[in-house]
Amino acid sequence: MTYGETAASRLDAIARASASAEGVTRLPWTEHHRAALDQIASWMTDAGLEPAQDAAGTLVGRSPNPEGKPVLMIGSHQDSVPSGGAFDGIMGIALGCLVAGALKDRLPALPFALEVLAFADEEGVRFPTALIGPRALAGTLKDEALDMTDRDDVAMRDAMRAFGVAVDKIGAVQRARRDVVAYLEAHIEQGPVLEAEDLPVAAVSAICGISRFDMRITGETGHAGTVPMDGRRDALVAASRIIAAVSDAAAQVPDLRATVGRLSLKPGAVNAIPADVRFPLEIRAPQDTLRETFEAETMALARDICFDANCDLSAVRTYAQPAAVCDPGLTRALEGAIGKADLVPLTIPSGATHDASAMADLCPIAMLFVRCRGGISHRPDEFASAADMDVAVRVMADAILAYADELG
Ligand code: HGY
Ligand code: MN
Ligand code: MN
Repeated sequence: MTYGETAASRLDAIARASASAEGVTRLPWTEHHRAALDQIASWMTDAGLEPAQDAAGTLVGRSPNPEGKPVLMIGSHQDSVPSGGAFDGIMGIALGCLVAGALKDRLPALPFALEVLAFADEEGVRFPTALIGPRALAGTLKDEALDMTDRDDVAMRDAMRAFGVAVDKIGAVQRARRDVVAYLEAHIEQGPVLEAEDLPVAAVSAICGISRFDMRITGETGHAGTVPMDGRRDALVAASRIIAAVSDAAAQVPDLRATVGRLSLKPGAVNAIPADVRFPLEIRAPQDTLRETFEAETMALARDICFDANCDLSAVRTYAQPAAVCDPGLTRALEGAIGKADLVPLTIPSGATHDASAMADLCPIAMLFVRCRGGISHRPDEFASAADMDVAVRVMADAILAYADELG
């Protein structure tokens, strides 16, 4: 079997470690996460790696490293969004294991050892935070993140402990900069560019920054039939005006994205005026200054709309992640390996965030995108072909060898 066919077969099998029949639903610290780790551990041992779970819950596959060399890390995340696809995250782990296997015999001559990382929680679906694994490695994890609770009021710390993670020792997970050469992540593109360019892979120039706000509009409920339209304090009308205005403003700013993915309201009766509306507002941009300027303009707009609607506004920034620029040296090595495969070495920005975003606080990062059909992701019909995954394994292995030469 080719590398790509092996990846396809493994990803097909691990997709069944899911809470949903439709698509893949695999949240961290669940039985499905456990089932996935069992399979990932076998991919690692098959590649000559020694798997072990660190105190942040990351499954780390280490290559033999008798001389205590610094490590080059390859990784991605095992978790998915609800009813998501079979490639987002997990494909990067599968390809990383195949790259490590392809390089097994070359490793003793390289100036670094290899580690493949299966991070537990990148999507931040179960808990209102994410990237626990890479943040623990980089030393940027805030302890209070572990006390965040899921919809069943389970704290992340307790869920990790119940999963068997030595979370009390999470502080010891941090790596010294000198011990990590770089972090490389293969990921489906989750966009339409590679398909449009008819390319199987591309290097990534930078990963967008992201901010999330908990927006809460409060007005006054009342009988839908008796309260006159004039003078109502309808929280849903105000929220709707904010959401539409922010979306229209974002459409005027190239490469900036603003999204509201959820909405809750009270009292929620068909014949009662909504009094309390809550929604998460997410803003992304490839430059942090662009994102921060848009945030300020958005909050001013929301305040004005709420004032006119005689409603109150609460806007709390709950999450922020700066944009991350990919390392020029490792990206050049990827571009060189893509050219060596007789492909146009395209390099594009990432509108999605990744584990690499947080790893950038520890070491140089680089990413390789793999074409996905229709640019579709976070959906059951997300798909990357065995042929494209095969190209990705070969390109990553060649790039790592070229990077090793450059490091000398
Ligand atoms: O939200 C993202 O960009 C990533 O898929 N978690
Ligand atoms: Mn995702
Ligand atoms: Mn992802």
